[in-house]
Amino acid sequence: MAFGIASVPACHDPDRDRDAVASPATDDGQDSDGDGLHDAAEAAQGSDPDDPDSDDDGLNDLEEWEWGTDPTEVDSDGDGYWDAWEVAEDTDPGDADSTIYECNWPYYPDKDSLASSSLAGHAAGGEPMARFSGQDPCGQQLDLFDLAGHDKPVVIEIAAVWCGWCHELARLVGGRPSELDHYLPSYGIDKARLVRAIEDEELYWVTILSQNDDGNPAEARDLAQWSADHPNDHVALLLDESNAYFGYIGGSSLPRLVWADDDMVCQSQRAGGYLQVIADVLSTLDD
Ligand SMILES: [Ca+2]
Ligand SMILES: [Ca+2]
Ligand SMILES: [Ca+2]
Ligand SMILES: [Ca+2]
Repeated sequence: MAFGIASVPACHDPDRDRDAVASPATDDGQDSDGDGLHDAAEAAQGSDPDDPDSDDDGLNDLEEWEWGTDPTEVDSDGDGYWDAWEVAEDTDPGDADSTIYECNWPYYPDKDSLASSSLAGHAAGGEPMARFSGQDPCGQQLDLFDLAGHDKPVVIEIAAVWCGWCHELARLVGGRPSELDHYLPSYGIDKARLVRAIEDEELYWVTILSQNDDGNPAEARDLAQWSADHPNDHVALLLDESNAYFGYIGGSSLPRLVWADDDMVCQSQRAGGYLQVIADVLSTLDD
């Protein structure tokens, strides 16, 4: 018994040439920039028919058409995250309530290209930092390396609930009266300048909460309490549940600070005290 070869059933794209008009596959409309979107459709959506990605946001004009995003705006919904980043992270580029980070942290799309060191080692000047993610106060995992790539230094602080000076540092960074205030002049630190650098995001500050009041690994409730005690939209706060980063940064005293450049290369030696680290990083900023 012989079988004839039947044609395989398939669905056909009703608008294969992307001219926004359902058309037979024989329609050979002009696509000048080769982005897959017909010139007529580009004219209709306001994109440049001679530029495959009119707004240079990483989503080409055909993808913008498919997503319904604005081909002339990098951030169609105005939530701070570019259209292509949202597509890559499975959030809605057309809905400002759908964001990559609910806590609105920065995002770096090329973070996977950065060198990183092993968490099993120790932070060292001139070496890449270890990559790390921890829970943030919004309940998401914040990737430390999303703070890279913004042409800003990144200050990384290890804090603990039991550490009174960690609380004083949080007050200092938040511009509130702090027991640290009178130590600042001997380090040449201008408190107003530090606070302005953080509020204006000339640098990024991340506080990694490692331990609770008993010296055990901090938990989500400790993070929530810290966030309530030291509210600061400009400080990225994340949880080090395994104390992995606590061990990586090293040192026997807290708070512990290092700073990294925007490639996440550590700029601090382990011996640096935390106020010296602050003085060092402020010295890199314009006045
Ligand atoms: Ca085109
Ligand atoms: Ca685009
Ligand atoms: Ca766009
Ligand atoms: Ca967006």
